Amino acid sequence: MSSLARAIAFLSFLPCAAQAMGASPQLGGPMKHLQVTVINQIVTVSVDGDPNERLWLQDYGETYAGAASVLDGQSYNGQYGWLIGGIVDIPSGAGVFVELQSQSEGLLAFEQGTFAPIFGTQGSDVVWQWNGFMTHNWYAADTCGKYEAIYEVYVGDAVGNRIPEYVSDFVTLYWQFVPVENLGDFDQDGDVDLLDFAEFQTCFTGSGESTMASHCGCFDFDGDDDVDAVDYQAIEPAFEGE
Ligand SMILES: [Ca+2]
Ligand SMILES: [Ca+2]
Ligand SMILES: [Ca+2]
Repeated sequence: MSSLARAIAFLSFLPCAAQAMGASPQLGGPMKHLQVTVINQIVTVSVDGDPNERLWLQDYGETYAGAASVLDGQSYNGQYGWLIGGIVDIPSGAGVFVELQSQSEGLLAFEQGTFAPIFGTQGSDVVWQWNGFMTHNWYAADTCGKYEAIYEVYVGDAVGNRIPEYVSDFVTLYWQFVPVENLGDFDQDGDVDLLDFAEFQTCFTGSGESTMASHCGCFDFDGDDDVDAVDYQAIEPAFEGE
């Protein structure tokens, strides 16, 4: 082998080595910012675009290096990002804190950068201090369905105690996870069979109905908060293949 050929062989080996070390997690779509202001002692959180939009939790089938490996085997999303949206007028030594109020069962949250569990994940504190830099935390789940989390955003002192003169704000974040690898495989056992179809029928709401159970999000393929004929068209080929 000439030295040039050897060099090319070496170069073409590099991407494989990088792959073995693990890929970087993907946000899953365009950034969607949670813009925070504190003006006249009032906290306001404003969500970019449609505040009711559901973001897709996706499993890319990748393995991640180091601390990011918490996302291995999970469907996840990192599009939501905390961002200063204008004036943040707080006393010196004070901070902006985010407290989990409630969330769907099975939703996991990890901090950007450290991948430390946050918001109650794995027994972590339900309060997380935001440092004011743009922060895209990771959200993950291993079961299909609809997910949401409600947070209170408040101004606290150096140790996180609320400063009562400041009015807090609340924000709800939304996600959804459908089994795209195996469309319609509700019970995620690797096939699409009559058991899955029975569940689809139970979940069928008709067009425009948004009161479906959280697990029925598994069948809401177009993400419009119903399970209707449009969703059936997506799942039909899978059932016919049985
Ligand atoms: Ca199945
Ligand atoms: Ca619909
Ligand atoms: Ca739908």
